[in-house]
Amino acid sequence: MSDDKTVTDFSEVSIDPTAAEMLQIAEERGIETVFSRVREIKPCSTGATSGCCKVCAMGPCRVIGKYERGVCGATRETIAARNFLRQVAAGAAAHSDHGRDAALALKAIAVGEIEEGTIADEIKLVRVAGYLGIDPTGKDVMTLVGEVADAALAQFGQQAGELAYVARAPKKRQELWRSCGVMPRGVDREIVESMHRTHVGTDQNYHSLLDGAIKCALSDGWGGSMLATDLQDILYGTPKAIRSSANLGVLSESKVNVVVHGHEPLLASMIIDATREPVMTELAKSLGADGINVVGLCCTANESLMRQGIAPAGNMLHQELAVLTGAVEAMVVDVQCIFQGLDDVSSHFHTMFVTTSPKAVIGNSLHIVVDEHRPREAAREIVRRAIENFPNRKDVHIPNVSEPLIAGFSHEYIRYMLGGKMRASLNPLNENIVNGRIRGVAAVVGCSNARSVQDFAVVNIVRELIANNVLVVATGCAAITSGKHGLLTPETMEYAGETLREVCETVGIPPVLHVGSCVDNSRILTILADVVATGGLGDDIAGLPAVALSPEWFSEKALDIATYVVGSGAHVIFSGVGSPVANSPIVEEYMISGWTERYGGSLRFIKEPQDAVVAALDLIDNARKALKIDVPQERVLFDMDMRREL
Ligand code: NFS
Repeated sequence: MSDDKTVTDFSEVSIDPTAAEMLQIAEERGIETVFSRVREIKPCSTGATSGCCKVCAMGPCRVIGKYERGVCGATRETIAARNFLRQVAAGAAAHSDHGRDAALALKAIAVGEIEEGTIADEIKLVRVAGYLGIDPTGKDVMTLVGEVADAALAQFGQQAGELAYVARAPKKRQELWRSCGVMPRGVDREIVESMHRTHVGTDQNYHSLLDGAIKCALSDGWGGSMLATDLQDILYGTPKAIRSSANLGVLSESKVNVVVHGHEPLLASMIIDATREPVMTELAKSLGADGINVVGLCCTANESLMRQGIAPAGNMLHQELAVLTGAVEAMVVDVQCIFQGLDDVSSHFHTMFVTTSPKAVIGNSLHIVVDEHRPREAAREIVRRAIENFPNRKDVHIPNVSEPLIAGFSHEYIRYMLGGKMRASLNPLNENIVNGRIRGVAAVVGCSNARSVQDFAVVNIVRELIANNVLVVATGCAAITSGKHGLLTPETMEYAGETLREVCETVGIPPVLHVGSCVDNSRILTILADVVATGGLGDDIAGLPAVALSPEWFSEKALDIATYVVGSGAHVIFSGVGSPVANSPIVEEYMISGWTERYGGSLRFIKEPQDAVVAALDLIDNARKALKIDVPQERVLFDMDMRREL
C-alpha cells in the first residue's frame, strides 16, 4: 500500500469495489474512517515487534538497538513471550466469554427467566450432555438444559483436573498435553494464571511463558470456544447448508435497514425475531418503508448467516462503509471488533448507533442492554426506534454489489454431505486425501486489517490453494471475504484443480466451505479430531496434511486461535502485518522449530501472501510424505480394535 497520504485511488486500499465507492463519499464529506486514519498514524515499530515492556513503572522499557534487557533485567525473549502470552490471554478471555454467555442464556431458559425461551436442537443437547458427563436418560428437556448449563458454567470455574472437552481430542494429543504440563484445568483458571505469570517478576523464561500461552489457548479452543459453538447450536440450531448473499448491496433502498454487528448470536436472533412481529412491519409501512431488512457484519453476520440465512453486509473493515451508504437506520452492536470510529461516522448520518452489551459502551452510543434477562423487550425497543428513524433518511447511496453464497457447513453437516443421513461420516474425505485427489485441507481464517489491502490476501490465497487441489474451510471475516468475492458457491469449482473439482462435483460441495464464526474454529478442531478417528491418516492431528492461514489478521483473538491450533498439532501461517515477536528472533524461531518439536505444530509470520501459499503447500506435502501417501495408494481401514485404541 502506498504511504502517500494524499492518494485518493481507493483501489489501493481494497480490492472490493464497494470500498472505493463509499470512501469517495467519506472523502467528499470530510468524514474520517479507519482507512484514512491508517494513513495518518504510523505503527510504532517498537511496540509492533514487542520491543516494549510496560508491565511495571520502572519502564516502559524499549529493549531495542543496543539494549538487550529492561531495567529489571528482563531479556528480549522474556518481554516478547510475556507480551504474546498477554495477548493470547485477552483473546481467550474474549472468545470463551461467548461460551459463558451462551451457558447463562441456557440457564435463564431452564429456570424460566426468558419469556418464550426455546431450544432449537434437542439432539445436540443430548450429545453435549454426554460430553459433559451427564446421563440424559429419562430427563425432560428443561431439566437437561439446566444440567447442561450448570455443567458448562462449572467448566469455567473448575480449579483442578482436566476440561471435559479435551477427551474429544485424539488420545495421543491428550497424553502429550499431560506430559508437557499444558493440560487445561478450567477456562477461567488458565486465563487468570496467564495474567499472574505475566505480572512483573513472575514467569521469566520464554519456554515456560510460551507453554503458558499454549495452555491458556487450549482452554479456549477445547473449552470456551468449543462450548460456545455447542451451546449456541443448542440454542439457535446446528447450521446446515443455506443460501444468502454478501456485500453492501444487501442493504435495502426501500426497507428499514438494521445492521447487527459484533459477535454473539443472542442479539441478532432477538432482533430478527422482533422484526418479524406483524406490529413492526405495520409500523414500518406506516412510515413509508416496504418492510424491515436485517443484515450482519463480522462474526454476528456469520452466526446469523449460518442459522437464519441473514445476509452479511461485509467483513470487519466494512463497518464504517455500511454507515456511509446513508441507508442504515440502526447499527446495533454487542462485543468485539467494533470501531469506536462508528460513533463519529454515524453522527454524520441519521444512523442510530446502539450498544447492547453491559461489557461494551462505546462513545456516545445509545445504550440499550440486550442480555439474557430481558432480551426480547430490549430488542423490540431497538427495532421500534430504528423504524421510527426511517423518515430521517437523507441521501442514500448503496453500491449495487453483492454475491450469492452458500454457508452453513458445520461438522455435522459435512458428515451428512459426505455420507448421507444413515452413514454420515468423513470417510470420503479421508479416502480422497489418501488417494491424493484432495492434496490437503487448509483453514483460511481471521480478520481484515487496514494495514494491508482489504481482501487481497484472502482472495488470492484461497484461489491459489483450491487451484492446487487443497480443500479450504473458512471462518470469521475470511469467510465473509470469500463470500463477497464469489468464492462460496459451487461455481468456485472453476478455480479448483482438476482432482479437487472431481471430488466436489461428486459430493456436491463447493471447494471453499463456510464453517462459521471465529469461535467456530472449534468446529475445525472437531473435524480434525474426526479425520484422525476416521482412520488412515495417522493417530494424531500433528502430521495431518492440514494447515491454517490467517492472511489479514488483526486481533488478539487471532493469536489465541493460532496458539490453540499449534497446541493441537497443526501448522499456522499469518500474513499481512509482521510478527508481533520480531524483536526477539529467538522467540520467533522457537515458535517455528521449538513448537514443531514439542507440539507438532508451528506459528510462522510470512508477510507476502504468495510466500504463505508456498509455505502452506510445502507443509502439506511434507505431511503427505511422512504419512507415505505422497504416491496414490489404498487406504488402510481401521478395524474396531484399532479404533478403540484411538
Ligand atoms: Ni475473528 Fe470475528 Fe473478524 Fe477477526 Fe473480528 S469479527 S472473532 S477477530 S475481525 S475474524
